[in-house]
Amino acid sequence: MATQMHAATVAQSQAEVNYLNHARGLKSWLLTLDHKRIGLLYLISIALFFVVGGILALLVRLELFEPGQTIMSAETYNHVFTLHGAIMIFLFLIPAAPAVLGNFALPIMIGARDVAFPRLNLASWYIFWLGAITMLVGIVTSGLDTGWTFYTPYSTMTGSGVTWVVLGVFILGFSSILTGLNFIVTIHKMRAPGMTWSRLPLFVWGLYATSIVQILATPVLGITLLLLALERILKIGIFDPALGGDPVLFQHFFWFYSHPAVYIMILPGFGIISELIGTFSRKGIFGYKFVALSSVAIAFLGFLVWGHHMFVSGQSATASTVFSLLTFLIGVPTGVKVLNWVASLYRGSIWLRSPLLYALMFLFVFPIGGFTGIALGTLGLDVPLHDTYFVVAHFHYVMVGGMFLSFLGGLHYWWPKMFGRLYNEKLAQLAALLIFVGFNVTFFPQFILGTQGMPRRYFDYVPEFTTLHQISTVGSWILGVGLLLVAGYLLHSLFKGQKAPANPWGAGTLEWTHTGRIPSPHNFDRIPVVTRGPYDYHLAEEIFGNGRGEGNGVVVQPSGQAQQSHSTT
Ligand code: HEM
Ligand SMILES: [Cu+2]
Repeated sequence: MATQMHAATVAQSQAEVNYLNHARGLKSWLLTLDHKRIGLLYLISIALFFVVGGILALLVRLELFEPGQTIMSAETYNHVFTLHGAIMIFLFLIPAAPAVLGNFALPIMIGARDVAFPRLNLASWYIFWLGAITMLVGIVTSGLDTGWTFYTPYSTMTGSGVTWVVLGVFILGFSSILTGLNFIVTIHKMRAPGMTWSRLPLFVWGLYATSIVQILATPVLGITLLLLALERILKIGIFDPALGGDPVLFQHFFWFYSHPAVYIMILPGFGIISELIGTFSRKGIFGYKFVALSSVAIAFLGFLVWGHHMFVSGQSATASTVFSLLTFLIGVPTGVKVLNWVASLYRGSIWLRSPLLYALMFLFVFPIGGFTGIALGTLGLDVPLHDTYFVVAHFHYVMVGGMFLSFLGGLHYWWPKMFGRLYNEKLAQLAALLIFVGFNVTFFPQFILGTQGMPRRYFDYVPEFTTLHQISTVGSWILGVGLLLVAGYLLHSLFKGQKAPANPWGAGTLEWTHTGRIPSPHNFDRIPVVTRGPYDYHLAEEIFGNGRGEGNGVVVQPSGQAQQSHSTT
């Protein structure tokens, strides 16, 4: 289309048709079947929910700044922390990596023109919103005060909006299942010629393992929540002991999904970290097969450990012992991954850019979350620590330190491919530092608070805990400032950022080597034939010579410093 000519950039190919500009107007977005556009629709959606969840988190921390009532009543506090948790988990963390980054990158990474079922993909996004709105209806009309776990029998009795919210989560489950299904079929059926399983990028392996969990575990949550809703409406007596039901049964059902769900949240993150370390250390991933298969092993083991959430629920000692033992096993494939990442960095030609910075931060904080998880998996430790701030610190180290940091790393990594523009690297590094400091200042004191006996989900506390709570609250402000900065320079880059070359990082996977600055609507003119693994950097000329955009794959540094020398290590 010769309609848009940018006089200023004559050298750049004008009228370049890409997935962002080939069709215009809101309708073309709302009806799009393009996996990349759907990824962006998800990005906007989850960013919105993240802001809401984040503000609620700041309010929780503000209330805890001092003992006694600070800014809200105890009842309001119950609602606020519940909403924070429910929004962050169901509307942000679970969809974040697969639905945003996976949708955007997966088909291109395997050399496909789209996912297997593009219409289903768009439908998943609408189902996501239908579920979100249903949840929000319940929240706005009657609030939610059960905690994100909806434990019975309280959740069967409370007058808050449980019924609506669990129906919303039920609907969200379909979105998650359909995305997983779409990805599995895509990976099985749509790989380009030569893209063997042992040449799959590790992010794709991570998404594959995630999808298996999504398909197998999510229905259990769906049915559990449906039963909970029926319990509330029809009093059928499944979970409510007053009606002959069993509240511990609810916990079994709930965690049978929700422990695997924590791997839905982290496995794609593992995949992202592999891409970042592969690209920015220029050495490929040490032990590719182990890293790939450990994702599948984790997905499988993740189904066997749910009972570690219930050590103090009254389940049998035998059950607890077995679950404790199985929990330790999860540490093995997880440790394999971490060791392989570190080994990949060793003697690599490290290029310290913001995406790698996030990966390094991940390597520091995720093991803290993992080791404390193993500690909690130990019966003798979990009994005193259960439902204290130690648990809060543990899961924030894995979910924020693990998943959220890898999501930010991935977002910074693929940003130039999504929008064809660079962001300010200096500001990105500053923000990463602020986030790292803010994160640790917020959550590390919570480990100490937990060992000292500060229970979680409490609105008030004894004065001895004040200092640690205040440190934690100040940390949340630093974290908030860091995130505002990220939002600031990313938005700025959308409009004013320098144009990115087709392969600004000199990466080896297809989305960088075989698409233009911004991918075209169907990704490739011709489906590429894959002849090497994703991290074979010694085949440098192939990597740097085959791009199709005006950058032609060469690493052009916008500021003039040529980066080509870097690629030949
Ligand atoms: C080495 C791996 C891990 C182990 C051994 C582990 C172990 C545990 C244990 C034993 C608990 C129960 C503590 C209690 O309530 O008393 C727990 C809680 C939790 N873990 Fe992990 N964990 C691991 C990784 C993860 C990951 C990767 C995530 C998320 C991305 C995660 C998220 C959570 C959450 C959300 C809770 C608290 C649930 C709640 O009661 O609200 N964990 N973990
Ligand atoms: Cu668990």
